[in-house]
Amino acid sequence: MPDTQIQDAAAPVAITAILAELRGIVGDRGLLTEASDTAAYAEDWRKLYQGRTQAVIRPASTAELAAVVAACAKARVALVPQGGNTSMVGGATPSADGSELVLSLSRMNRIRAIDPVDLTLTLEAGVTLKAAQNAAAEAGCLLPLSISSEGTAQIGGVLATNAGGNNTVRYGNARDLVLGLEVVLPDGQIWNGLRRLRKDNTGYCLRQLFVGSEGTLGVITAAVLKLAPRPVEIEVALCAVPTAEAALALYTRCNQHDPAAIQAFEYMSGQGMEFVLRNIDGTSLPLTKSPHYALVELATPCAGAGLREAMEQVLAAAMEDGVVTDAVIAESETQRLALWKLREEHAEAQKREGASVKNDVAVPVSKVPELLARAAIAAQKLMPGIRMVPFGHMGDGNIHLNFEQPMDMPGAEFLAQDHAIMDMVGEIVRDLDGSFSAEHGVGLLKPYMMPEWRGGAELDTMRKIKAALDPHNLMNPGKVLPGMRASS
Ligand code: 2HG
Ligand code: ZN
Repeated sequence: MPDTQIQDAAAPVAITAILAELRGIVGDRGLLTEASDTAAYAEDWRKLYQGRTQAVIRPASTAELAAVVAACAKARVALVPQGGNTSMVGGATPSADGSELVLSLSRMNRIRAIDPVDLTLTLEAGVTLKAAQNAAAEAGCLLPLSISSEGTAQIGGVLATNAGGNNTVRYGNARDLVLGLEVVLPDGQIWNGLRRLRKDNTGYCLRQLFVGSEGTLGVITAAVLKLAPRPVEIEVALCAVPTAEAALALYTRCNQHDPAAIQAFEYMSGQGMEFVLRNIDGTSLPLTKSPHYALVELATPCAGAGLREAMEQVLAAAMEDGVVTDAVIAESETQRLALWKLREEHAEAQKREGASVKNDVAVPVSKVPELLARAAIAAQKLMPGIRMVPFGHMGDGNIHLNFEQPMDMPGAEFLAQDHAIMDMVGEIVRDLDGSFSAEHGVGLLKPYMMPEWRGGAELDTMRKIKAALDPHNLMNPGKVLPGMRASS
């Protein structure tokens, strides 16, 4: 469908006219208009996009939010839904022309219900992932979604972007954990789909349309999430491995030993580890320095399952065969967290190190070593001295194939080459039957890739869905679909 069937949003003048109406709906506490208050909402976490907005609207309930959306729809004012603002692809940043208002979910942060028998958690979109995990833990359960930004990221954003993270290898992506949703549609209607059923085969699965839509089809205001029984035995090991092939071989060995026990299998490079040790306070390497590392977590809700022995057995055999050169198993919860910190702080460490170009790619698990080897060669050919910092969720074939500027190159000069670097990686990923965005989404950064990767019937269908639900392009314009608006 041509873009012309989706109309442009309103000019800024309409916004000034609507602000009094919005204040009437959400009250003074619910509306920020001072530039000093709105600035943080207009910039993304990576500082790639500098937007501008005349107001941040902070409704306190679904009814308020629906009234805001209805008023904006009537006035043709575009909205940018925003949770914790931790997007890696500018997915929650308003445009630079000031024509879009930010719709913050932060005040809608109540846990509505938790049921340890049904294993469900019903909560509002503004609850942080960390708070949701804590609520589940207090009820003796596990919310099995874990990402580096979980202290700030909010459930609405996590679902709207179908976040992945560290436990996907066992429990799936955010999408796999959603039983029900409450959504405010672009015209202001509330869809209450907060069902807690494991089986409900009644027509199109609407909730899955909104999960991963990155706020372009409506605003997720609440959800019912699936919980899991809480593990009582957890074993974590950090392993030094000589090659990426060895990291993959270790994953296969863990899988062959007991696939049900693997809770996470993460890969890190020597370069990434060096960045963490240099930039993050309170980190130290508890084993021999290595060009590659794997972090393995095994977990089970069954007491006395013998996970420690299992971990020791697998690692001993792997060491004997040269697959692992050194390893340390956490002896306490403090040590477990310290090992995870070495992995979790990769994004922050990389940010502190300088300018970076990120490639959140996925390939079949078996192809990860080939991906790394080919990218290392192609990158040096493209830009001698470029520093490759691959890390991530090896058990899912999802590698953050990131690059840092050469030591002697100014950051801006490096970032000007971002498309060339992303295209170089894209070519290899495509050849390996992979994806250009495994878990961070498309946002503002990657819509230009959509025609090449998702063109034809797939993109055409996406455009038809968008036009049907949001004919005036008022929901997060410029994100996901290409050619809808030049932004940033
Ligand atoms: C992670 O796995 C996040 O830590 C961030 O997805 C990845 O910084 C990145 O590229
Ligand atoms: Zn990740």
